[in-house]
Amino acid sequence: DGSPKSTDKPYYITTPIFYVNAAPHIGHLYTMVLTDVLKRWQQINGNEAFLCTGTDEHGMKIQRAAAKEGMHPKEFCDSNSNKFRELAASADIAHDFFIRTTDAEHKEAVKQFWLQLKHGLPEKLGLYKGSHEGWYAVSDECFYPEDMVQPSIVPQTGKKIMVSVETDSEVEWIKEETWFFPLTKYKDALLKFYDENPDWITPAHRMNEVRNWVENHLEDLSITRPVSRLSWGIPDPEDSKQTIYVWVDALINYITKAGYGTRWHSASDDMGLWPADLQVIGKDILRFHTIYWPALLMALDLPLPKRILCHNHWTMSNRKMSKSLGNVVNPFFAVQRWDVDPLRYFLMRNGSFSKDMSYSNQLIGSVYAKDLKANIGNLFYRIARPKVTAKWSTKEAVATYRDGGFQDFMNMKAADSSQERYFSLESHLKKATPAFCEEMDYCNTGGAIRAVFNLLRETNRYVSDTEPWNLVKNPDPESRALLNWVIFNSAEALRIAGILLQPIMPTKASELLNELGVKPERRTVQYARKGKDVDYGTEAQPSSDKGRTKKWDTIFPPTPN
Ligand code: ME8
Repeated sequence: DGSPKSTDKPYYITTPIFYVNAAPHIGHLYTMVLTDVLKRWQQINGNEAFLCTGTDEHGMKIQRAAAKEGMHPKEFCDSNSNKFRELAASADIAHDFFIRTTDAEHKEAVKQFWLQLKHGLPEKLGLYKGSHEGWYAVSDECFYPEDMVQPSIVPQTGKKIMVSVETDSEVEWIKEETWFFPLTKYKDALLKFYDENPDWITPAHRMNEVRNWVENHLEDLSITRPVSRLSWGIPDPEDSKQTIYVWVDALINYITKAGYGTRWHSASDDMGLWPADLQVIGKDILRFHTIYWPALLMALDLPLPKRILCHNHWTMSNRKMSKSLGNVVNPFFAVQRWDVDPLRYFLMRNGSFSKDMSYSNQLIGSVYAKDLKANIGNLFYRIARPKVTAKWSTKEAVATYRDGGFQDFMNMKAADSSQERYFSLESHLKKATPAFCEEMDYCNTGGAIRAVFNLLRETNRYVSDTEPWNLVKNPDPESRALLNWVIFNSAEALRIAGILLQPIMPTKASELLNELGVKPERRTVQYARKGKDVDYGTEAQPSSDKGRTKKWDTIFPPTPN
């Protein structure tokens, strides 16, 4: 699950590999960021973690897209694959591997996997050759059963076509000699696996869809295309007239980078990072990852990924953002406009596993103003960067706590209910981290963000109620201690929030923690509890410092960037 893991191999998390038929959009960025956040979450829980992303470069869809551009497919792929790599860099994605299915090591892995499927299995479970006809959707790169297609009319031309019921993509009737994977023979094993692992897919309700497909629509899988129709792909090493189906090729990427085909060859070897701890996908490719992929792994007796996380889609004006529809948001422009961390925050805050999400600059603008500027930024400004005239410091406040200087207040709490407001933050400080962790167990970044947001909102309220700017005017030691108590509690809220927000906003969170003087080795989740770190804090900064602009005073300036 998302919390500290139990095995001793490093945590291994993957994104889908993206088609290079067009440039990346916000949907791709979202999957990358979500995966990156979950990797970083493991790391601040003290676990070693590896992230694999990359590009899916073979198949009909790419072959046609390259032809349309008048380019050689490889040249076309090189250029588009680079855009995904650049996107990962621009969004601070800490991937450890970037795989391309045109890589030599991957071709070798596919070849070995293929030969195993063909020759290494008991007769009924291995590949067989046959003639295949059916409805094929190039844009989804898959066949659909007869009962999953329907007639449709192209609005612009009035042309009658057949389309997939699920995706509305045009399908064409295809008849050809191909190799088959006997998927139907894996039906019982799949159903048994789902029964025994009801939480395998997050969110769990997706399991119904998967089970329904397996129970009612399962067919053997045609897993080659005649080379006359598809030449851009990995050939069957024994039959040059057949090209391996792009989805079989693509799914294997996940084990290529774990060392299959180079460092290990079967489950009796040390499988390195495999099995993956978490594979993140969009709902469009659920079936491939929860039916085909486990069946292929079962065929070779390889362990299945431990968990699949399936997210919903970003929409623009209520339609799925997609390259084929052309209603896409350029993620490079979005990063430029909003800055990396605010954009990551928005995507993680509004991303969902149960309903589609709408994307608009107006929404991002309001989240920026409300959450980042008015909540986190405001508290940061009040507590971590007080003007020198305020004459208080987080350093003094933390030291007072460490030296037991607040004992009197602890006692006072019980004695005097008029002092209640000074203690009203306690329960929120206690709640935030467990709430955040619980949401992250379900990979629910939106819920986790709410836990931090609530803490900071309550802290802003606490500061307004306790008025440290008035306490500071009174020179008697009791007021000074009360002031420090308020500053300490508020600093603790900021410190805890800073630790928890690291996976979501790596740069802003570390800026915040640096500013509070939190040591780098004390930024793991175990420190995200009140009083756990009593060795941080900074002096009040003189406001006359040269070079300190307005923007520098807070981490979220009025306009991003
Ligand atoms: O399917 N909202 O590649 P692909 C959210 N190559 N996420 C979206 C999205 C949207 N509107 N659109 C795309 C492929 N995505 C195959 C995968 S894996 C072995 C092979 C994200 O370029 C989401 O993660 O069409 C989706 O599953 C993926 O991009 C599909 O990317």
